[in-house]
Amino acid sequence: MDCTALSLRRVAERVTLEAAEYLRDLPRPDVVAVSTKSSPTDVVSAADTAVEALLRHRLAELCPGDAVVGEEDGGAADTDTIWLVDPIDGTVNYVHGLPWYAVSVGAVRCGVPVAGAVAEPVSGRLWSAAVGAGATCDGRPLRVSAISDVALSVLGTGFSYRSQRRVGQARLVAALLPRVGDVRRTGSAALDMCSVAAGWLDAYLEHGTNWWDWAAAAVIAREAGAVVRVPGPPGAQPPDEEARTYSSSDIAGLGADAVFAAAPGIAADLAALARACGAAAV
Ligand code: LIP
Repeated sequence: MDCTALSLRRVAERVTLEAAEYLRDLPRPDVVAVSTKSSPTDVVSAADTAVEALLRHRLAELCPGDAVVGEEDGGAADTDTIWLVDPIDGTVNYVHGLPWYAVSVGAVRCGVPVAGAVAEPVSGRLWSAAVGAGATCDGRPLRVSAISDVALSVLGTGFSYRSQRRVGQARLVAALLPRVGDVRRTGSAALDMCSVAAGWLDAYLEHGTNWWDWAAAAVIAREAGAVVRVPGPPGAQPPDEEARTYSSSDIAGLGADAVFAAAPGIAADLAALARACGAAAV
């Protein structure tokens, strides 16, 4: 298969749309019937498992031999092109009936996301991007906000399923809250970064997410003009900070597993503020 970023984008769009349609028709689970993983709040439903199985089946048909790493069934990142799949990003929202969740499929090459798609079952929106080819929502070009004052910015963030990590995250958000315009915690890293791409949020910063949460949306945000920093691939010797940071290194020092995306007018100032508020120690 042609493995250019554009072809990877087309595959990601196709399989996320199919999976979102499949998920839309599944019965929503009873919130008390779901099982849990890393903690009592880290829920997984039969829908998560079924949607990931569909994504794996379709990727095996369209891109035979490519490695797939997924939230529910893991996988070895051992081929040139690696597919990162999150069957339901925003699982807690999904099981509670809060209509803000998405199917996310990203393609990674040499440890860096190069294409991806995020499909929303409820709204039907399809977000996608490929390196060098721009980012779109339902085919319309995306552009980040033109904000230049951190004190007026709306910052998206999120919290770990592990309560002890939340102590540091709560401390960081408490320190940032008086210094930014407002904070949003929507429950989906993928949709938070798509929101930055659309200018709905001015920035996003979260620690402790997984590769599959942000692989697709990192490309979408970057191609929409955001300054983006993502962690290196799990387990591998991460490339140097410059390689991981799609832009200048003045957004380094936010913490090894920090995911950051911000409009260029505030990125450096927000990163400096986050460092001053202890982001590296979260
Ligand atoms: C979620 C992330 C979100 C984070 C949640 C959870 P999931 O992913 O998208 O940003 O704050 O704790 O990790 O578990 O719904 O795929």
